[in-house]
Amino acid sequence: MKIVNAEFIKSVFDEEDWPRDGRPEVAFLGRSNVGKSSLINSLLGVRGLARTSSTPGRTQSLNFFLINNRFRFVDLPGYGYARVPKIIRSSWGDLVTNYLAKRNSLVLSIQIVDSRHEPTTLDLQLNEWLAAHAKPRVVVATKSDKLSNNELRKSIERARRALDAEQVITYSATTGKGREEVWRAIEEKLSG
Ligand SMILES: Nc1nc2c(ncn2[C@@H]2O[C@H](COP(=O)(O)OP(=O)(O)OP(=O)(O)O)[C@@H](O)[C@H]2O)c(=O)[nH]1
Ligand SMILES: [Mg+2]
Repeated sequence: MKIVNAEFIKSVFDEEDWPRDGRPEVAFLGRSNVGKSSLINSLLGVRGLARTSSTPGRTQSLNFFLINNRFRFVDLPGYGYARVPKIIRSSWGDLVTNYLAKRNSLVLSIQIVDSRHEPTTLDLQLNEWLAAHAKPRVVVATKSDKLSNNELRKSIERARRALDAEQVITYSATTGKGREEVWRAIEEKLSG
């Protein structure tokens, strides 16, 4: 994907403020601090476009980015920070699952996990929810730069099994590893 233009559109708490023009959207999902905003910046090649932080809970609202005037990325708040046992019934759940459930223009959910850790209970709950609602998703294991190749291989196999995923794309926002594969998954959904 050649990025001609990428811009922040708006930060939204209420459903009535969702963009209305029907452009396709790709949502970025995962626990707090996993690297959602960093993944967005890395894919777009624009540092600081999505706000990142070493403190969990940086992204609290739905953040919309317009790319090439054609489609949008949606940076969603992370879960697991407020330690709510059931994500779907939490305030995270209200904001995010309402978006996921209702948004007709959502073409792909990018489910992000930390390649260093076993998927959490909340990762599994999200996974079940996406499957139950037949939402197209791709799993991306990020922060892969923090593992050796051998550790990475084991970790990816573990994530693949836990999340029942055909493919887990390993990523590093630090090196840009995995960028082409993630774009391929996105383009496939945008074109079809
Ligand atoms: N080494 C390394 N660090 C990363 C990578 N991706 C993200 N980080 C770091 O992880 C921290 C969290 O990244 P964010 O992108 O803000 O995470 P987030 O999922 O958007 O977090 P919230 O908005 O709080 O839910 C930051 O300190 C990033 O620099 C990666 O691929 N490699
Ligand atoms: Mg964020």
